[in-house]
Amino acid sequence: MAEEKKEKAPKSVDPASIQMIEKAEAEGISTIYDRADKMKACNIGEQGTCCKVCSQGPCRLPLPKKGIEGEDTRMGLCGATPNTIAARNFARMVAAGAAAHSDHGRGVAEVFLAAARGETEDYKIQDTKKLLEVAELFDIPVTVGEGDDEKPRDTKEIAVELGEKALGEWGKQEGEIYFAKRAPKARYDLWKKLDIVPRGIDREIVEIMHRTHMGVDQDYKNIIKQCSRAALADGWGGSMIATDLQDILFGSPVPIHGSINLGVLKDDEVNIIIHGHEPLLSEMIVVASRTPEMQDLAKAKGAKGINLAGMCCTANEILMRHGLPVAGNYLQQELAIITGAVDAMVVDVQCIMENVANVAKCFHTKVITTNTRAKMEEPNTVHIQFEEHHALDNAKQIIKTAIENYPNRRAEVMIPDVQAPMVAGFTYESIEYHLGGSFRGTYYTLNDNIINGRIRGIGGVVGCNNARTTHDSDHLIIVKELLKNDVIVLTTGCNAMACGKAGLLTPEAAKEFCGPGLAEVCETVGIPPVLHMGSCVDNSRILMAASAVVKAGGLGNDISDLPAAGSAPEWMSEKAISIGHYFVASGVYTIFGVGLPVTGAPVFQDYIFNKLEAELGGKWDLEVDPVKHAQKMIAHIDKKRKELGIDKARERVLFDMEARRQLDEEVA
Ligand code: XCC
Repeated sequence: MAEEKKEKAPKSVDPASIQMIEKAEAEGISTIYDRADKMKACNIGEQGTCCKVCSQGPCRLPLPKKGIEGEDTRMGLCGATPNTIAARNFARMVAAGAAAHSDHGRGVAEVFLAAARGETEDYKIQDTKKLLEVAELFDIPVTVGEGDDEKPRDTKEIAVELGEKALGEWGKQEGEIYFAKRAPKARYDLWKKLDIVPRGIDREIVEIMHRTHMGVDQDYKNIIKQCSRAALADGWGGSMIATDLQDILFGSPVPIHGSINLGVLKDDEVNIIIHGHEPLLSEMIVVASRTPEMQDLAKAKGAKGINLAGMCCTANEILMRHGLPVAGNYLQQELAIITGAVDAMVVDVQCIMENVANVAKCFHTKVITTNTRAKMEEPNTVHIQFEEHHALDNAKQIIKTAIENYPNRRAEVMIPDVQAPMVAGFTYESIEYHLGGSFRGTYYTLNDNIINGRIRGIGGVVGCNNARTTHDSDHLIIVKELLKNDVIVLTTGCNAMACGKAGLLTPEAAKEFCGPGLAEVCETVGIPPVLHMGSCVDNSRILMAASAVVKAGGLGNDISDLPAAGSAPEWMSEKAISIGHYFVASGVYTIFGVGLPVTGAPVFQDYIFNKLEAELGGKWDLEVDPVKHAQKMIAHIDKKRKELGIDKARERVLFDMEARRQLDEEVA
């Protein structure tokens, strides 16, 4: 029955995607959408209680249909309880997610160091202001001499020292990661007290793998403690270093216009989709595509030009820094190829569906892998190794491959005429500027508006698409419900793209979607009510924004005091679990949609959903109904407002639609 119901659910709410899904169905091309119909998820894995950490299993411990009556006697061959099994599985997801983000960060740090040392000509440091700020956080002197003789230190020297120290964060065995102290003092002190300040990034990830090996850590609370260390090593370590060094190397984003959806593809230009995560490659492809050599080559092959478009988090990176168009989010990668207009899909790491190679076989599209860590076995894919010392040459070779493929395009090109304008590229620094102006940049304005109740609270809504639920639907229902209730939304990843496609990333969205208080603030300042803060590693920007709000004063001493909540409505990646847990460990109430693989272990679930809050100030939650999901976030925000004693201020500005209409008439 349940399956039958799922089949009837629409596959997407995005009109461009619906057109392409229909085209795929008509042409018999298999996509994730029809596979999700045909293949049911494993119900034991879904509950988190399948153990496969040794070869005596897999031991499967599903929750009895009637639930647990009396003592829970379920155990695996070795005696592992459902709590141990679910906690171990959860921890391994944290480890994989933290590893993915952190390996991305490591790659950036390596290129940063090569650029600082002058070993590569292709990358240059662009944001020296941020270089100096970040250097100080790493205890790197930015001046030389003393007293009257004090003068600025050579920026090259600073950059080399920063690159070395940043890279050292991965292999550090003791002490603590530098950025832990960027958190509000109360938060840092709590981490110290709980002994969860990460020592080094790799160490914490490796320790999860050891502890979850057969027969090691058998206390789910102790396993979660290590999850906290590793997840914090991601959020305040690997991801934050990635974000900061990318900003220094490629320039810090500032709000910029862009456009999004499959309609950004062009039928008379060479379309190259850059898909994946690491901007090291995509930045160079942008540079190479603008050279006369590449432009001329494209024209020689009959195209009007080169059209670069991003997909998944790479899209967010090139959008934020260059305003380049975004073709779509995770569940649109196969669909982009089905337009027949993609001459090359260039991929690096993470979130690349293996089936893109199969879909590409039905068209002329070349799938180009570029990273030693991520190759594809299908013979129709090409590998062009991207190497930082020859970055520009590699990028040109990639573009050339796409251009040469342009004449192979077949007749059946069908690009949906659907795209939306948007503003992206907010950072915790640019929010400060927008709310305070260039001379008095500050978070006080935001805090004031939260205190006086115009803004009810802050929602961080992030994360993936998931083929087990209608594409983009839960993202949009939740975000719109928050806006209606005066909750400002900070977004990253594939949620940001869902919001962009639905027109929520424009200043005009404030009037249409927000409650009166939030609409007033956004219209006064001229910002969208949903602030696009980048890719998944850029969730670190949300941590920094939350810390800045705490530091501005008036809303408590810790992130856990803020009227704020986090959400990943359509998550699917292990990275989302790592992100979720670093938000929880940073004091944020964090709620996921779709499902969480913990429901087969009620005691463990109760620990992370309820008891953990007493320790960390943040906790996990799950709600698959999107309206209830948003309401739970709002209830948490209201609870925090009450604890802060600012709930009364809020009551004074609570308008219903009728009151709002009246107000509009009065103003008119
Ligand atoms: Fe991947 Fe980053 Fe998830 Fe989207 S949100 S599906 S992780 S692209 Ni990052």
